[in-house]
Amino acid sequence: MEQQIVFKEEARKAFLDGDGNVDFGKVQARWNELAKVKVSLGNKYFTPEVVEQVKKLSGADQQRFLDIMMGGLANDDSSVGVYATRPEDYDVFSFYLQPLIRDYHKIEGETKQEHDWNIPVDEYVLTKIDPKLEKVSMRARVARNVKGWNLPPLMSKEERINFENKMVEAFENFGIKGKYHSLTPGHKNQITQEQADELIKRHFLFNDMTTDNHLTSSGVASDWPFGRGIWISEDETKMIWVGEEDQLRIISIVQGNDLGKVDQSLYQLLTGIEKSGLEFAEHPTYGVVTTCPTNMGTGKRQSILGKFPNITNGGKDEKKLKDIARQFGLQARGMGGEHSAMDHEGTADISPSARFGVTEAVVTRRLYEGLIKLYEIEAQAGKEQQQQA
Ligand code: CIR
Repeated sequence: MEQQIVFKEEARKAFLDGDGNVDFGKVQARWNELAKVKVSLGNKYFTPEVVEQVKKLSGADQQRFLDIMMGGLANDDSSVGVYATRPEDYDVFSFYLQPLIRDYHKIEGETKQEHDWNIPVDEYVLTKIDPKLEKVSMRARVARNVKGWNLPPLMSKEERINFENKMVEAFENFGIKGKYHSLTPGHKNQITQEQADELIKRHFLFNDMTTDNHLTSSGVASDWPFGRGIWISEDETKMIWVGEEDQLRIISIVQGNDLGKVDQSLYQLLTGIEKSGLEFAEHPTYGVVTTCPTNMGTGKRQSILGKFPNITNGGKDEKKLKDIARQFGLQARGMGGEHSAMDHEGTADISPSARFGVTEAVVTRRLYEGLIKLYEIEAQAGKEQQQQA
């Protein structure tokens, strides 16, 4: 079924009164309706106390509060349902976002985000789990947003274009050899649609953001494709997305079997770009500031592409893999990103879900330890299927 696509400006109209002010009664009614299908975290934490608090804020802040919830209000399948629009949202609306973040990241007590990039090479080696895992596509990324700019849901077209140009300057001078490919019409580095399609096919470039209603309804995908692009290193192991869900996604992709080597590569890229003078938005408690609260903390997501034909019964039972992965603190996705499907071999992108309250080093360890368990179950499922055959 073709997904219905609605952009933020249109979607938010349903929650305004005749004077253009936010109508919290309409918001509540929509959350009630959605609760019959699925309760997102945005829905769960929208309580009468929250409404009371938000009504004390200015009209502009009330509009921002609506913006934050738009992804959830416009999508039946939202599990989180909120996106921040500016770094300060995490403080201004902390009465709403703090419990939600704590719930998602399973934080009890006080936690302050710490960073630790001390990740061993030669330890988290996939062939130790299964000798067949010799050449695996391994990926790690960190999300970053630069201080002083709105987050993508609130950026204007001009801001998106200016931000991209600021990054192009950084890319030209930051010392790692590579090339920037822009999707912005008329940009000096603009690539053709065919070139973009080729980069998407190779899993380098992100998909057309206007095909995902979570991104359109929240404003993340607004002004597409202006201000969007990708920098790719000469050896094609390092890349930086500009203008996706976060202003920057700093990525390393390595074919091999040592998870630590991906971190090494990613850290080199991250510190390189940081030295070019960018100051990233950081929250005193939550760490790295990201558009989606799921990425707060380290902003780091590390994954491998693995095949799980037995657990998924030839890719037909994705849910089973997702459910098993979840028990081990992992998330299983299709190959094309967040809401995509798996193929007939049950190829899935597996990553630890936790980003906050863990360090960068712990994310890698959790991935490795989770994979040990997941491949054990895959092997077991294979044996059982053979016995039944
Ligand atoms: C949802 O609420 O289901 C979507 N907004 C997706 C949230 C999860 N992750 C993400 O955006 N990085």
